[in-house]
Amino acid sequence: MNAPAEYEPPKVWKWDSESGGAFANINRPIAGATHDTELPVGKHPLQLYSLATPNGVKVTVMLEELLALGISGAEYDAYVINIREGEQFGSGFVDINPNSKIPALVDHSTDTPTRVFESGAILLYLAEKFGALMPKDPSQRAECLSWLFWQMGSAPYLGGGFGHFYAYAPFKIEYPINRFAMEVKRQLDVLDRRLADNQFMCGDDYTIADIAIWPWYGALAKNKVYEAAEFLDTKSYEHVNRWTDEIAAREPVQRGRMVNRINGPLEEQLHERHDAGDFATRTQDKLEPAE
Ligand SMILES: N[C@@H](CCC(=O)N[C@@H](CS)C(=O)NCC(=O)O)C(=O)O
Repeated sequence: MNAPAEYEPPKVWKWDSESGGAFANINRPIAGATHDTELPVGKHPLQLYSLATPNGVKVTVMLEELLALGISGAEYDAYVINIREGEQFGSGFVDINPNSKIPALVDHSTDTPTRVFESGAILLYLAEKFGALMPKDPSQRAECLSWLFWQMGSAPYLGGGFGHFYAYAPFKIEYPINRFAMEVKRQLDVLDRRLADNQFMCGDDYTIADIAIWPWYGALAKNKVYEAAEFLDTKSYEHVNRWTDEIAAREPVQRGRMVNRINGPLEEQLHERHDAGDFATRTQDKLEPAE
């Protein structure tokens, strides 16, 4: 293994230089708002402030799945929070997510508006509110929540660990790439073994566990994040690929993937969503070019 240049950490870390790499301009060691903003509020009870990253896609897929089940209370307005522009640090957004990360949801149908942040909490909130996409039997519910929380605990190793050092760091360092590639391949094997005997993560039914896991591990398998499919040999995870394709074919999933997307092919983008009709009436010239 190649040793990187020696670095002696100081006694006390100080924020005195940019870390380098993608997203360095938005990384900061302090919480709180950097500027005043007011969030827009549309006509529906549910207001979503997000972006079509894997964490954001979880929620838009969930809402589109609920609507496809005929649950009209899940109608929502979705607004873009452009994290590359630092919009997550605007005071209006920080009020609904003190952690300054998308996605965040506000439910105006409650006596006073209910804010929900953390994608896993949002999926659970919506599943409980509408009694859908989560098993009711206590044992099956426990299995579903176990996989939901597995995703919440595992994805930071995939994104913040592997993805950061493989795709975003200013230079490639063998040690962290090795360490996190090993962990991510182990995670893919966990999923592959589970999906060998189960159609979906919790058995025969599609649930919030699939909705949480698919945008990360399905995207990884199909080379849609970090361009790492060949490096990680994702095609060898046969059952993950079967499950990924099956979920990708669902119409609500295809709609959910488009909402709040501001990059990639224009035909896959719907910047703001206020109505089911927005998917049909969307025209390319309404959309701004990808950043
Ligand atoms: N655990 C959080 C993670 C959310 C998260 O990391 N969001 C990213 C985009 S995928 C973000 O907003 N990053 C902006 C930043 O770090 O400043 C969740 O699942 O909601």
